Amino acid sequence: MKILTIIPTYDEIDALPGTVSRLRAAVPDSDVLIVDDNSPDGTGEFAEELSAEDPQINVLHRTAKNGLGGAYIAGFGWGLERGYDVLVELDADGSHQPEQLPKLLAKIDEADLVIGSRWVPGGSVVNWPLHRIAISRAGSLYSRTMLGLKVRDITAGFRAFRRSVLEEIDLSSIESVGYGFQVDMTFRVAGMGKTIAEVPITFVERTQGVSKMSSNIVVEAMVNVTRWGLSARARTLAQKLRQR
Ligand SMILES: Nc1nc2c(ncn2[C@@H]2O[C@H](COP(=O)(O)OP(=O)(O)O)[C@@H](O)[C@H]2O)c(=O)[nH]1
Ligand SMILES: [Mg+2]
Repeated sequence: MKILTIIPTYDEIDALPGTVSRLRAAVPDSDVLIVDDNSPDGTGEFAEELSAEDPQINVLHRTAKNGLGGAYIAGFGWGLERGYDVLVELDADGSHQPEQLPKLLAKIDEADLVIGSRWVPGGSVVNWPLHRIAISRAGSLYSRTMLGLKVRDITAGFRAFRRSVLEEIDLSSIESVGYGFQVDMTFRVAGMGKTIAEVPITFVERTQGVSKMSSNIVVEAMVNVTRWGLSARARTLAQKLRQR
């Protein structure tokens, strides 16, 4: 099983070294792809240095900050072209503990998508301010209700996909930038009738660098979820009316 762990970065020069070395130690079989959006702090150049020292580390440079979604889509394309069987999403900031990745990978035989979940029994967050917990829980609840999904942690960004799932999704049609991207991917995978498993993780708030979360990202996700939910309902209703 060929595994690629994709790490999107924007100004993560302080956090990235620890994350990459922990990942290499925890899952030595996994190759690494750092997708940097021309970080002003030099993360991209630093990633090149890591790559020069370790043939399993690769770097994809993009020209401008274009959102987490775009970075992952570029990373998926890179990995699919090179024949990886499993593609993993991991934040650079230490929130997703590489030591817990084997738990996700252990389930990839049973599920097409495995999500490292904060909001299932055994899952937790460490050092998150109340407002972040509220946004995350409310966002998951709203998306679940609106989209009719059973997943508890829909915005989670610690994930493992089987390549077959990514091959079936038209990645170029995904427009969401922030968390909406994770919700969008979950909705599509579920809609394809694929299996999704959640495993509990401990999410640790970053101690280095700053979050790129913004109110725009939350609003984008909410608007999109509402739009997707309403159009799904409209489709079901139209189908019922046609059958009468
Ligand atoms: N390449 C790229 N990475 C990004 C972008 N926005 C966020 N990231 C990365 O995505 C990961 C999660 O972002 P973060 O700011 O920690 O969001 P939070 O965990 O929700 O606060 C980190 O590794 C960021 O560096 C972006 O526009 N481009
Ligand atoms: Mg973070």
